[in-house]
Amino acid sequence: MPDTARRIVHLGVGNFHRAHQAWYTAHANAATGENWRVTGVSLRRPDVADALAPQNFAYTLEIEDAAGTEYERIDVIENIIVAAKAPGDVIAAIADPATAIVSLTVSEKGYTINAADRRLDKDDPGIAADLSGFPPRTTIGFLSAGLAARRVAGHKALTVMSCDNLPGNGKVLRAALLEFAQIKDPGLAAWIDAEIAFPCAMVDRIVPATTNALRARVKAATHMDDALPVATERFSQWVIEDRFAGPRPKWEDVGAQIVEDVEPYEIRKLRLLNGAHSALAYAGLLAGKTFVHEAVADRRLRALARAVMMEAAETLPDSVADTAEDYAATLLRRFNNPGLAHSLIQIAMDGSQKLPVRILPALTERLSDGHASPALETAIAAWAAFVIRTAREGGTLNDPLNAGLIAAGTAGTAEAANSILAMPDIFGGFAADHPEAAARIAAQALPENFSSTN
Ligand code: CS2
Repeated sequence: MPDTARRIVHLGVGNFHRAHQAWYTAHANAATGENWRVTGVSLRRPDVADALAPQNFAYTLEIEDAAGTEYERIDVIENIIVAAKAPGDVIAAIADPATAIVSLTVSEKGYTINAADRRLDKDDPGIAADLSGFPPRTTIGFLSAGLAARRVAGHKALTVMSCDNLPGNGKVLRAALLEFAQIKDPGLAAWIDAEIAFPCAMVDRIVPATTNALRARVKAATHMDDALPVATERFSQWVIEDRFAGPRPKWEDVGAQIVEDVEPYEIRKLRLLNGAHSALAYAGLLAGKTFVHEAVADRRLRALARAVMMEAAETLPDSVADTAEDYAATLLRRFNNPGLAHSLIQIAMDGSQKLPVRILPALTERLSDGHASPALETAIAAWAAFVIRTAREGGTLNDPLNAGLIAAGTAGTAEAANSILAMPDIFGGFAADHPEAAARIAAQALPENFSSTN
């Protein structure tokens, strides 16, 4: 590594990171002549490391929209550590003085927080194990151990930046980590509190899973084999809170926005884009669709997506409220991208973690203000119907709460939706606080109600 290199340690080197932050970082290097390198970390699975190691962690990005397709080689990842195999290497990378930023895309469940109160879930088996044992298993456990090593080594000035779809992601991460560290070692918690910056960030780029069809297109276009190329859309947005403890790439020179307050951007994105995505995923799958572009081509599903956006739009902060119409129109254009072949089943995973941040906040705010929200209620009903259909078919949900959801979904027809909506780990006190809305949702939550298309 040249001695001018600065390091980002990134936890969760999936396709999203490789199409978003890694792409911005490669562009910032090219624009500024700096040499930021990424050390990737996969928590458990060796697949990404194994696929990318033979190609020195470089890969091809396919950028796809109606105007055409472009291929770009991204070479910014230096190494990928599989934490389960080499936990000490992850801790050493976080403690290394060349590391200025630790960033994360570990998905909603990677934060091990309770959906209802957004605080550390101390009953999570991984967290319970990490509180008493070593080496760590969870993201929070690794961050705590890495920061403890950094503190002992006397190195400071570190930024820990969440890039996941959670409202107030930096704040939520900071609170969870401080709560964990407080139990482990109050001195560490005080040090983290004083020395580490946790910016919030809104990230946005649609990135499907890699398919063999993509591998074949990349090979045909570049004449190079790539075990793990990534496809994405041309659109990309990254809004980052201006809160860094030390140096960072000049991402703003290549399109990122550095702002004082990310919250309005975050709320708009989660409630309009992700909310509509989840509604399309469940209602679309129940109607026999496979891809997002097929779902938005269906008149009824497109109307549902737009209505979710419009109901959510009325809950937006003043600073972005006027942008909602244009934002929603752009979203429907982005969703209508057949080249991306973004599968609904990919979006449908982890519904128990996604609905509480994408749909529920807008719905409860509107209920408190006395506004009817048929589309937001339908979105939750579609998810419950999807759970019920999966349970009836003897299937499994790709969801950390699969066991409880399938048990609830197998109850008699009338009970199933009610018991799903009463699950406190997902909905908190929603059903008790809003019994009429819960009853309306439960009444709709039958797979048959979603099976017809237009
Ligand atoms: C999607 C997101 O899989 C999902 O749940 O809603 O990954 C979405 O594509 C991105 O947040 C877009 O930025």
